[in-house]
This record gives sequence, structure tokens and C-alpha cells, in this order.
Amino acid sequence: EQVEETYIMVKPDGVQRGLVGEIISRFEKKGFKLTGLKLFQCPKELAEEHYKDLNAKPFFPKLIDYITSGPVVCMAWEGDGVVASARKLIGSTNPLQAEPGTIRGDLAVQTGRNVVHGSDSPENGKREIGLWFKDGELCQWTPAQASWLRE
Ligand code: YYY
Ligand code: MG
Repeated sequence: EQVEETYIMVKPDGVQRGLVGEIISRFEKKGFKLTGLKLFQCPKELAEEHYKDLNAKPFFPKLIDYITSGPVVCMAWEGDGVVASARKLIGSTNPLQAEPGTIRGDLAVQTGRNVVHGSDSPENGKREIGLWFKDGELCQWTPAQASWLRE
């Protein structure tokens, strides 16, 4: 059985606002496994490929400017149901509609500055990890706490 994986990214506003540790710790504490992590200045072409499904939207140019406006923190996380669970931890796209307790609900106020990205399907999780990470940048390892998280 294939383990599910998701691509999570702290966007430039999250990095500038000093929220990197806070955001990583939400996924770490939940019990998912980190398999990739780097600080990265995203080139425009990669941002456009990542968000290609949105390229006809009126906000697309601003979205690309935003994502490339400073370093992002790229992460790969794996675990059972990690894609949907991470989306719940992140909260709604519009931070004003995101529930308290979620990352966007607690830490952001505008859709255009919503601090974090999470893949929306297992297929996109794989696709996005493949886009943002090179071979050799991901680690396969067994966390010491594994047997205390899952029976
Ligand atoms: O997956 P998620 O990030 O929650 O939302 P998407 O619908 O995939 O949109 C990606 C990204 O685009 C969103 O996080 C902010 C931006 N955006 C926007 O600036 N204005 C909108 N009306 C919708 C999305
Ligand atoms: Mg999305």
C-alpha cells in the first residue's frame, strides 16, 4: 500500500512574519512525518507551473508575484490521510472564514496573504513534491515515536 504524501509550503508572508516554526510545529505535533524541508526562492516559471490550474483567474498575476516575492519554506509530509488532514489543519482559503484553531484561522486575515499552501489531492501531492523537490532532497526515515502514534 502506497503511503500518502502532501506538499506543504509556508508562503513568503509566513516567512517574513516569522511564522515558519509555528506552522511546521502544527504538522509535527499532529504526528505526520517530515520527508523534505528547504528554504527556497521560487522562480516565476515554477510558481506558474504549480498554480497552472488557476492561470485563467483574474488574481493569477498577483498570486505569482506574491509567491515569488521572497523565500518560501517547502515541505513534504507523509502519513495516512495526510492530504485531507493537512487541509483541515490549514483551514479555508479565505482566512476570515477559516475556523479558529486552523493555521489560517489563527494567523491570517486575507486570501491573498494566507500564509500556507497544502495540496488538494493525493495526486497533486505527488505532482507538487515532484515539482518542488529534486531526487536526493527527500529522506526516508523511521521516526522514533512511530510505534506510539500508530498501533
Ligand atoms: O488551495 P487553497 O490555497 O486553499 O486555494 P486555491 O483555490 O487553490 O487558490 C490558491 C491560492 O490562490 C490561494 O491560497 C490564494 C489565491 N487566491 C486568491 O488570491 N484569490 C482568490 N479569490 C482565490 C485564491
Ligand atoms: Mg489549492
